[in-house]
This record gives sequence, C-alpha cells and structure tokens, in this order.
Amino acid sequence: MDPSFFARFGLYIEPQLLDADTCAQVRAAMDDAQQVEATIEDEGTYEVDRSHRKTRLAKVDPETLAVVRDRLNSLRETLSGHFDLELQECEKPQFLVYEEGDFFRPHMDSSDKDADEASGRRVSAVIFLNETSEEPAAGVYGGGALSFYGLLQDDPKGEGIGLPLVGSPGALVAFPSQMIHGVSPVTHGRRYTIASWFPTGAPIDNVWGRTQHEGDPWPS
Ligand SMILES: O=C(O)CCC(=O)C(=O)O
Repeated sequence: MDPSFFARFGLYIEPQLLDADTCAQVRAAMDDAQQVEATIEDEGTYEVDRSHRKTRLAKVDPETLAVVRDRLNSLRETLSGHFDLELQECEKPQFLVYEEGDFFRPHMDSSDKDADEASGRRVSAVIFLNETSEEPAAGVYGGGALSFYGLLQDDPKGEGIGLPLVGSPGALVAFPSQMIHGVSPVTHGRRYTIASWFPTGAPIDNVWGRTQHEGDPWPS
C-alpha cells in the first residue's frame, strides 16, 4: 500500500530521507561489512531465534554509521512534534540485510514496561534502501513487505490483518514502538533496511491500548 495511506493512521512518512547515491553507498557499506545474525530480546536477554527473526545485521564502518545517525537525528524535532513526545537522540541504527527466505515475525519494539522507563523505545523508524519488484532483477527484492497490524477498527488488537507498506529507496517510516509490525519472507533478491528507535524520558499512556502481543497474526 502507498505510504500516504499509512500517514492517515498517524504514522510519519519522510519520502526521501536519503538520496539515491547515499542509499547506494550505504548498501555497498553493508555488503562490505561483517554481518552477524540478528537477535531478539526476551526479558532482557538477547538470543538468535530463527523461528521469530531471520536476518543479518551488518556492522558498517563508522562514517556510514555517522551519516545515517545524523540524518535520523535531523528528524528528531519533527518526530517529537508529530508524536507529541520529547524524543531524545536515536539508538545506534541497525543495518539489516534480508536474504531470500528471511523475515521478522510480527512484534512490538517496546512493551508497556519499557514505556514506563526512561530508556524505553517510544518511536521506531525504518529506512528502506532498495526497490521491491515482483520480477527478480539486479538490486531489487520480492516479498519482504513491512506490514502493520491493528490499524483497522475491526482488528483493534492487531490479531490478524497486516497492512503492507511499500517503501521506496530512501524513504523513512516512523511509528509508535508499541505498534505491531513484521516483515514477511523475502521471496527473491536481497532486502536492505535500517532500523532505529527514539527514546524519551517522559512516561506516556499506552496509545495502542494493549499490554502485550496476544495472538499471532502471522499467516501460516
Ligand atoms: O526491516 C524492517 O523493515 C523492519 C525491522 C524491524 O521490524 C525491527 O528491527 O524491529
């Protein structure tokens, strides 16, 4: 679905946070970097769990990291205004490489418990770095849709209906960290994204009205 559709649900879309050259440079840096399997957090411990998340994290060079971090932090005030929160600087961005078959099952980036703590993630941000296409071709990927759950009135807990956002290279989407989202399996090519999170010191109400991810909206 078009990003403007998601803006109507309060998500923030920046259509071109990174230009085409920067996207290409970041992808090259990710290809050159050491890559490790991404982990998930379970009650304070981090572990590889390929039934929930299968992707790799590229440890890019410090210059690439700084460029991306600066671009993300250039949006901090805008995002603070949009989400009505005093956001602090973003967490160290994660550079994510999804090969064919890789995915990230629906999850939240922050629980209510985190939201009560000063260090909790409040706003999540994802930057897309390459094109999606149904047909395999150089530099594109298929599948790998970033879907959001619980946006529709008849699905308030996000138990089933995921709406896929099609992000063009360089675009950023930002959303409350308690919103359930996931990445469907990549069907061809290699998908590149960057994820980061903005924390804040002030507690907020749980805008999404849920305490944890009950149910599993992942299609079988
Ligand atoms: O790669 C993406 O599009 C999303 C990554 C994600 O959901 C996360 O890191 O929490």
